Amino acid sequence: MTETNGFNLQKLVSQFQIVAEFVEGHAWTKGHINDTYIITCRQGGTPIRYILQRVNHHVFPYPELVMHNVKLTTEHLRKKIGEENSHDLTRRTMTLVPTRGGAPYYRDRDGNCWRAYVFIERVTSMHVAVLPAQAGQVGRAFGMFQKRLADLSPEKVQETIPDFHNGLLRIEALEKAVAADSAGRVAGAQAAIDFCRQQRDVASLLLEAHERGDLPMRITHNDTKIDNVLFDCDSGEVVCIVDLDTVMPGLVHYDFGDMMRTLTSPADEDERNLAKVTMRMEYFEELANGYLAEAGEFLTQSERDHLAISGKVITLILGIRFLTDHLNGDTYFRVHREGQNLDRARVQFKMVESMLEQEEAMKSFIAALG
Ligand code: GN1
Ligand code: MG
Repeated sequence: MTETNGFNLQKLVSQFQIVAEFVEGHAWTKGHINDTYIITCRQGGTPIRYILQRVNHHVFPYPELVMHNVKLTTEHLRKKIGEENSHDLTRRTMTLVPTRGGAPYYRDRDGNCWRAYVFIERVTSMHVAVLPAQAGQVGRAFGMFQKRLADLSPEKVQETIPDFHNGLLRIEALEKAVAADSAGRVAGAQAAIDFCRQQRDVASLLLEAHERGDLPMRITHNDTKIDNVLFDCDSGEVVCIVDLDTVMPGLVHYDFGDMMRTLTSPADEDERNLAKVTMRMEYFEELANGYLAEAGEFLTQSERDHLAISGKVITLILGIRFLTDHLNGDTYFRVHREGQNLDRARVQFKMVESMLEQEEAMKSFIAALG
């Protein structure tokens, strides 16, 4: 039997409740964290596809908690979507395929955690929005996602990566990486390090507001980049939100901020030409309109008031994380070339600058929405 990246995909697929013959499987390399394979089987003479994933247990030390969250939220979302309009439920939310024993994941002999999802056909995803309306569509989709989960108690989902958006701890981790300089890269990243030190107060703004009692914990997605939204190939409508690994208790601003980061920038996350990187106001306006059209129903006034600043906080935190990983020798985010994490960090810092320049305009726009 053939192996892919040292794994026997056919044997792994046979662990799940898939009543079809294995045809082939290949790696899909876009995510930064997990290993993903696209699997084709034949069922009744027709090809049928699945996603098979190995959960990264360095990033997620308790994969069983991740899978608890995924199962709980996908089932809740499916129920909600079904109540609204019951067609295409396995297309409009992710659907886990249980193992033969009925578990949501399979653990192999080496301790790897594997899961299978129904593959959603005739969809496309993107890194960058090319039309302002797409920012509106994604904003609306995540607003709806949060709204559908709003009646599920945040205590029911586990915090799978503690302190994921804790800016203070992210700065501390950066300072540790600078002091250790284990990969000898500090000298080449001085300007980026200086930027983080200048902006360090920004990184903790949201958590401080939460600690003051201004912002409630809810269930959030926590990885709302545009890549995690699937669009229908024919209609261009949003079909499904994917990548539920970081669904956890969180502030709605973590989601809105990460949308600001990815939906308003015309450049890739690792763009080297920083002149291309900027916060496009028109895209921000569409995003805010779309998001508030759904989330406006349940947000408090204080949550609304903090939306405009969330982009700079989340973008800075991610920049700090990329920079820290670069200094540590790329042990967390997958890289495809040397220096990629530093390039990613620089893009985030350029976005933070652009957001700071336009902050007043963004605040006024949101305030005017009511
Ligand atoms: C990581 O692997 P992926 O692409 O789902 C990261 C997110 C970052 C994102 C940046 C668990 O997500 O926090 O925002 O890269 N996920 C984790 O592209 O750290
Ligand atoms: Mg993710």
